[in-house]
Amino acid sequence: MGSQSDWETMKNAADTLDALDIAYDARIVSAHRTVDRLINFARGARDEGFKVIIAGAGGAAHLPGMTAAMTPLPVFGVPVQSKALSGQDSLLSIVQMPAGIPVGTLAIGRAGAINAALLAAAVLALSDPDLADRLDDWREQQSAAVAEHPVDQA
Ligand code: RP5
Repeated sequence: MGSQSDWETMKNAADTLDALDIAYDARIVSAHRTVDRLINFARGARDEGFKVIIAGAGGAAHLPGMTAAMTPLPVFGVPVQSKALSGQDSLLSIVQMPAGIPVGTLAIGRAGAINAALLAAAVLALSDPDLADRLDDWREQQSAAVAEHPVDQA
């Protein structure tokens, strides 16, 4: 993620990865404040053993695109909800990649962070049958938790 301030959102991705027992490393890598850290991370990610990158950023959110430009790994971008423009700036910054360098872009905020983790899990599950089973279980539990009839809430 681009900043400590993104963690409140990106923790939802981390929690989802935890629930699926997927190892990850949560790092702050700013595309404009820590440029060398970004270059070193993105260029070395594959050799470090990473398989998928989830990049969350807000505002002029160039982190996912810059990361994708420097690694062949799949990159999923999460637009963090900004204060000024409610994350629409983040979304448009991430989703409108010119042809040639893809960033799989998720929804703004918490839903996007959770879905980025689930999408990463689906990619990893292609070559990991145990994880595929855990992902199936996760979905079954989600379905089982949905009541068939609504209740009045105070
Ligand atoms: C981006 O700027 C970060 O991804 C964050 O969403 C936004 C604001 O960062 P802070 O000023 O809160 O550190 O780089």
